[in-house]
Amino acid sequence: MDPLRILLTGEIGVGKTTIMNLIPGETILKIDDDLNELVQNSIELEGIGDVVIIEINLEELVKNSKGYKNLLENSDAVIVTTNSAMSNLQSTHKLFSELKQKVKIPNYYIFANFQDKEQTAIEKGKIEEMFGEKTIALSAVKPESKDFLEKVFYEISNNTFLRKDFLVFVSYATVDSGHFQISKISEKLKKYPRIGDILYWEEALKDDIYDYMNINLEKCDIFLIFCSDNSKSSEPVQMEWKAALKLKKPIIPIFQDEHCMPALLSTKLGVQFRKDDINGTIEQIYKLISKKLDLS
Ligand SMILES: Nc1nc2c(ncn2[C@@H]2O[C@H](COP(=O)(O)OP(=O)(O)O)[C@@H](O)[C@H]2O)c(=O)[nH]1
Ligand SMILES: [Mg+2]
Repeated sequence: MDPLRILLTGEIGVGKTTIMNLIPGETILKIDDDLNELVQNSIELEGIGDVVIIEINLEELVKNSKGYKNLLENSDAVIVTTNSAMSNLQSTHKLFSELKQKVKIPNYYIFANFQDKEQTAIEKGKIEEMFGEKTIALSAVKPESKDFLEKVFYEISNNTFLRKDFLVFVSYATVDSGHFQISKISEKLKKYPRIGDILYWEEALKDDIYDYMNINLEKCDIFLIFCSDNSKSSEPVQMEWKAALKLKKPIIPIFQDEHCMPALLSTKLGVQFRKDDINGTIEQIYKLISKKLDLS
């Protein structure tokens, strides 16, 4: 099994290295695919296997998020550490918001460290409210944090592997494939958190389209239909959306002109396709997917 990869980040002095040192293995310096030097440690947990923890400064991560693209995308969870004091919470929150805009990461956790500093530490509940992410109270200098940290890794692992990845079925008229840039949209959607796979039939695959439909419509979690004059007269597309409706799948119509939408789907919330803004269109589609599937 692939190791669970956790990124441990936070501003300077918030206790990242102290946390790394609680992990029994030795920290090592590693070079990643993008030639970044990274401090890394790992722990083997029963029933889970290896958990790899990588320490990285938050300012650097945000400033150079492009350079850390692979690292970020290959992480199962990102832990943002703060020293729980107000000024650090504010600057961390700012950087965290920037990071979230730049990259999609499935799992965030906040470590509210320095909880032993009763004078300055804001309590966990307030920090959780501020960040809107699961927050864990910690005092990394206390020796008992070692066992505690292990429990946290177990929890992260459970959350990561229990999260189901969703299947998206894409219905479109084959002649529209280029116009709607189906493969580009699919590739990009697949990169978002919680999207397991995008199912769309390609002529080149030479599968029987009806077999394909039969197998994949049933198992999909959400159904996208690209509406056009062509899709209106495409028999497979007609069959697909009708079947999706019968199977009570959530349906998202994507259309350039609203009049191309099948009447029965016209009450569904859809996305306007913008040829001049494909990325914006994709973002809108994902937003609607996450709303319908109640992700996040
Ligand atoms: N009181 C207290 N000190 C801490 C805690 N965590 C880390 N420190 C101390 O804060 C300083 C900076 O920690 P370090 O791990 O080097 O921070 P990093 O820059 O994020 O790697 C060190 O002197 C640590 O001993 C904590 O929970 N409570
Ligand atoms: Mg450090």
